[in-house]
Amino acid sequence: MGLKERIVEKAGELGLSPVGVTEARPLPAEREMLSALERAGEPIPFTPADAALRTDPRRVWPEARTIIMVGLPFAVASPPEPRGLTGYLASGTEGPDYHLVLREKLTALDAFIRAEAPKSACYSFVDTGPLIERPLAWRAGLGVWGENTFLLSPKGGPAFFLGGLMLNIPLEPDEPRGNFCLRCGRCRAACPTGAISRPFHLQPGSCLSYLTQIKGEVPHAFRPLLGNRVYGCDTCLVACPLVRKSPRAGAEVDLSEVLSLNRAGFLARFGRTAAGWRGRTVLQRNAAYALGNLGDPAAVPILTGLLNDPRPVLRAAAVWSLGRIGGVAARQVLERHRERETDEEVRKELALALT
Ligand code: B12
Ligand code: SF4
Ligand code: SF4
Repeated sequence: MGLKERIVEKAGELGLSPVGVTEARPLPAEREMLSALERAGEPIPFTPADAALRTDPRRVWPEARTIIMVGLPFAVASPPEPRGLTGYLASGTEGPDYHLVLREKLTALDAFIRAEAPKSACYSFVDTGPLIERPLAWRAGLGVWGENTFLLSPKGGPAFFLGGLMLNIPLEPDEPRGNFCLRCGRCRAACPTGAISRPFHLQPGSCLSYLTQIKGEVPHAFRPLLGNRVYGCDTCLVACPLVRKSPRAGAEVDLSEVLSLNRAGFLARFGRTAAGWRGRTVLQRNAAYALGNLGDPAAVPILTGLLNDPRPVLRAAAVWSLGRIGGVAARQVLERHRERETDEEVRKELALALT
């Protein structure tokens, strides 16, 4: 067995799938795509603006010759019907944080490679590095492009997160696996906001996954569309016939419990999940919107309690949700709160909720 085969076998033993190899050469088409998006005023959130850096592995690590791209499969399941006051975390975000899991596995693979090829050196990356990962993984033969912008298993496997390991030694590259998904359009039809405005193109500003991660307030037009999402969105993944579904229902969370977490409690519950990376206030704001969207008057006492929170963004979310639930009890709470609210933004929200 050659070195590449031994590495691929080891990666499989570590639970990584799919696995493929590509050369550490630049991605000129993606460089142009990212530059065009920047010029059009549609920058990609949470990533550096430098298109050259994002698409050239050697700018990130000059020694790079080869990249091993790996997938970490995760179970995709239909969101459960909300039972009582529950929220939803997107598939793969509720359990151990995939960044940590992948990093651990890549470190083990790195150690294996350095033992097999003592002159080699490795550099790993998972999601938060500058490199644009999906096109590298496509080139390494991991999957096909989905219209929903995912890289998908070509024959209907589980969905997977991505990571990569750059090496300073050459390895035989793999071939891309054909181009496209079934082109059935079900993902685009299922998207609640129309964020996949055309095949293979996602507008992050109207993607609910993005909106559950931003700080501050979510624009009014999108709040009802968030439903009971507390973190992330996977509707366009669940809708895809190429993605094998897990019979296990998606992850539910008790919304009042999320809202009651103090800093230490939040760290214990979400600190090691992918859902927790934007912090307590963002998830609690989403939980407050979710209570409004569920429309159950049983949430009025919880939202009333939230009006005492020192964070204006949470008080504003509680006001919006009380207005959305409506009814005499919610209105009385809002009117009483108007007498003592001092924050300008929350007062604007109150004025809207009471008209
Ligand atoms: C910024 C970001 C987001 C943003 C914007 C996403 C976007 N589509 O641009 C937001 C916050 C919305 C987001 C959401 C999600 N994300 Co995200 N995100 C990223 C991140 C950090 C950068 C993506 C980026 O640069 N996009 C810019 C666009 C232009 O590039 P792209 O999306 O990678 O791929 C496009 C182009 O490459 C183009 N393309 C290029 N060459 C070619 C060639 C052909 C022939 C075709 C047709 C197309 C094509 O097609 C793609 C679609 O436009 C990556 C990690 C990374 N460092 O790369 C993760 C990543 C893409 N996200 C991921 C995931 C899992 C998610 C969520 C499911 C999280 C969640 N549960 O809510 C959602 C799903 C939303 C969706 N439908 O994609 C995974 C995707 C895994 C996979 N198998 O595809 C990644 C790779 C993270 C990881 N390491 O696993 N994400
Ligand atoms: S993640 Fe949700 S909002 Fe974003 S494109 Fe997919 S279905 Fe639409
Ligand atoms: S739902 Fe259809 S069009 Fe969308 S990614 Fe899946 S196969 Fe492609």
